[in-house]
Amino acid sequence: MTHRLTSIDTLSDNVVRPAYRREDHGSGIVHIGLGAFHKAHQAVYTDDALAVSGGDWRIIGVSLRSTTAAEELTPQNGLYTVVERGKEGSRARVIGALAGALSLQADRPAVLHALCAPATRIVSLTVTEKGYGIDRSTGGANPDHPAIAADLADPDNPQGVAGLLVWALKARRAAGTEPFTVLCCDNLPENGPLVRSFLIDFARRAAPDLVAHIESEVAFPATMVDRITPARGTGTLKLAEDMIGLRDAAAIECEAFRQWVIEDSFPQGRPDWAAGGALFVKDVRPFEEMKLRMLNGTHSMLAYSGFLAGHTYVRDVMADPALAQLVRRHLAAAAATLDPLPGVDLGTYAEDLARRFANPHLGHETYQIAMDGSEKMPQRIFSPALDALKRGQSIEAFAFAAAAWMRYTLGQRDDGSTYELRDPMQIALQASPAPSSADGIIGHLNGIAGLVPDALKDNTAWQTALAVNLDIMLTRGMRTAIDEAAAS
Ligand code: CS2
Repeated sequence: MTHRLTSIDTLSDNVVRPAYRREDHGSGIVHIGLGAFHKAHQAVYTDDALAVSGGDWRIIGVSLRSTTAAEELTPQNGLYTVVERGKEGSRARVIGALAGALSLQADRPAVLHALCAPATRIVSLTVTEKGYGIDRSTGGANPDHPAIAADLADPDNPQGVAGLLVWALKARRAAGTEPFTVLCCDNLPENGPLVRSFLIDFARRAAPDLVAHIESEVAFPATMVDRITPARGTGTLKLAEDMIGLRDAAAIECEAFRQWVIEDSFPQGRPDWAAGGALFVKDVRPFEEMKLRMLNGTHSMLAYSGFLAGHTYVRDVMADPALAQLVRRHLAAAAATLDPLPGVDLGTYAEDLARRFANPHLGHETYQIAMDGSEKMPQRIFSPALDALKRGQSIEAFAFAAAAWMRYTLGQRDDGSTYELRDPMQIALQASPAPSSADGIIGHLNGIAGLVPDALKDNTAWQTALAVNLDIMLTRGMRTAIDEAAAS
């Protein structure tokens, strides 16, 4: 039987591995949200940084709820394989940046200890948009979010992101330890400032005496993160084993492309992530807007329409000529809402995105991207739609995307078969009884507080375009809606 990956010494010579002695580097980062994306992105950049510039910057990964990542990684001493699936073929690389993998449920004292350790200078986060409990209309904490409610009720026994960070910042201040930098790596608009306002609002309720300390001493750099990383497929582990010659229960696969743009605000220092190609800038916002609107916005459009047209993977959507045409239309419409970004050609960026989506080696499910639409639509579709209206540009692409999402919230395909919505607002989104007309559905979703911006609800052109698209989807089916939109 093949041996398991536990040490880099047992790897055959042709496998790319950490170009540094792992044991020479202490840990300096606690990462919360130890999923495939972190393993494919920030951990890879950190691996490059350690190889080129060294430093005590290895990562202690933490899962808040699940124990799976820790169970997969701990027997492997934190080692795992990233299989990069590019056009020209696949490349396996073993990453050594993880110094440990913990689950809050199973290893609470170790997690709290790591958060308080003076060596921990950065706490980075990938907990998905819904993981924080942010009230997006105020930028504060949403007291109805389960983790926020639990942490407000029992702040000394934190469960969620806000509770843990505030608890740890308080303990550090009491011990005379410098605060860590909070690095949000989720696809949220202006993610650094947003998480800052969220945490300050939470602290106001849970630890008021800490508010001034967070406001003046804690840095929240903004980031734009990018690497398409599908959830692990049935073939991932076998593929990794074939490539490295060892069993690896923690292997992941992703595209070859990666990008990271970071605001350079790290008072306690940081790894040399530029060694891995990260770009440090003063203002991340234009990069973030470009990525959220063009990549993620188009992803959401193609996920809802593609899923309902029967496509399992993004690559299948791109092989459907009418949908590929709608992808191009959406990319162009999103690009038109952006201010010019020096050094970036948006046309080339759009072409590269279409190529990345078409990657035949990635099994990226439309159903995965369709998840959590209520958390994604505001920054991906509604904001650019508002900008398009302001600029007097066509809103058709955004109205089609929003209509496809609304159609998707019904939880039923054109053939009557059903699927689970997988959205934190599921109950509110799915009215009972379900309205059957376009106007009824739009009225219901417009009525959910804080979901659709008022400026869109009040805009007649938007409401009309939305109703026309949704009506075709409802009465003549998603296939016809796609074909007609592509022909228009
Ligand atoms: C996707 C993103 O699932 C989704 O919503 O749009 O995860 C996307 O693949 C990444 O942001 C790419 O960097």
